[in-house]
Amino acid sequence: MRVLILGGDGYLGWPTAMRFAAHGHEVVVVDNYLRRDLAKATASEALLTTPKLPERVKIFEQQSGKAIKVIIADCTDAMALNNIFTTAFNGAAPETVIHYAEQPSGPYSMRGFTEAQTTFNNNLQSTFNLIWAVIQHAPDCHIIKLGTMGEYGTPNIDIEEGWINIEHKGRQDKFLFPRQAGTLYHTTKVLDTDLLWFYVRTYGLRVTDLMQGPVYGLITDESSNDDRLLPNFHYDDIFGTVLNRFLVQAVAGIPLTVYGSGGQTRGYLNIKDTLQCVALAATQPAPHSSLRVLNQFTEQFSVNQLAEKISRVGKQLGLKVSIQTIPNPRKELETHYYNAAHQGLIEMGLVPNLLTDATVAGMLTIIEKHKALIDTSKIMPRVTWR
Ligand code: USQ
Repeated sequence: MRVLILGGDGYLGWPTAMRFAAHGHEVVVVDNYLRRDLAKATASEALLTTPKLPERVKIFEQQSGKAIKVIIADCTDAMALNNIFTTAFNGAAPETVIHYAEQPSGPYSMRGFTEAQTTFNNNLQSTFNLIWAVIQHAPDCHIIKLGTMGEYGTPNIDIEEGWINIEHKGRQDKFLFPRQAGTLYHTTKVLDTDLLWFYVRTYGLRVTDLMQGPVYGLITDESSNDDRLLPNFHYDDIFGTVLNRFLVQAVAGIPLTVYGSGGQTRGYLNIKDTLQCVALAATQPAPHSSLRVLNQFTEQFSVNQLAEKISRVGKQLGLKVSIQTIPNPRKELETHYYNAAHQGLIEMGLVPNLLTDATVAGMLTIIEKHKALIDTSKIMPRVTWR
């Protein structure tokens, strides 16, 4: 398959690129290093300084014998993206495009006007340009879009996979499941979904929207032998996801930062399962004129459950782990109902890597190797939702 990966330098984009290349697909990655720049500007650099794309690709090629083509370009530049669609694969159209090219942090989007504007412009413009590049140059191309479970928020009813049947005054119809996000970042994902749905209805695009929960982990099959191939692993308050943060905090001997009462429940998944899910979506594409929505997570946990798990396993490894409740910098429900469907990917063949004690211990052990790099000034929340 000819696979175009937008945002190929990111936490998920880079491992995805290696996976598709390792499996024999023709892979082109596009990135403009926005996340690296924003991380630097907010003093939120990743734990390991990862090489930039051309060097990563060289290392990967030496080890695997597989090539990945790199294009440094900004997806908010429509002309640049159109050009990529017509030239990246020597004149052939991409068959699958995986769209990760978005500002991915809720806290960053809530930091102030400039950050909100960057998030809004980048995320909406890149999705809009992608849609038009597909319409004009690759109408058969399957768009795989990374959405987020956060689009749904925490409603007091079961969350379905994308769609809901509504009966109203004796009549019935099917609609996108109601969405009510808790950050501007998550709201841009809601708007992305609406944009895609509009163009699916009017231009017959084929789209899979993967509603992903918070991801954890570092190692994927392709990076297990060389730290230089690891993804950008963030543990700071802005780009780090909660479980990755707790793992680093446990290793550094910093009390685990539970925001508020810790009852916030989300659906989580291992980074290995992100790769499985994206591959399943690519090899079983959505048909034309369809927006297929899949909820991409494997297990639900509250923040307290995560903290307790990491504390228990950390102590077994001899770490001094404690849990600290700190005032919640976010506006979110801390006690709520949460039950989200996630059958679609299982039915397509996903075999989950669950958060076992051995998995937690394995991640703690890798982070311990890099303990000296942990910068404790990046741990406490620096952004509030006010
Ligand atoms: N939390 C803590 N302590 C911390 C960090 C977070 O209690 O030190 C809590 C948050 O308040 C929240 C939950 O943990 O209730 C999850 O927070 P998060 O930072 O791991 O996740 P979130 O901001 O929602 O965003 C992350 C990714 C985003 C992705 C999303 C999936 O950054 O790109 O879309 O997870 S989801 O959460 O399902 O929307």
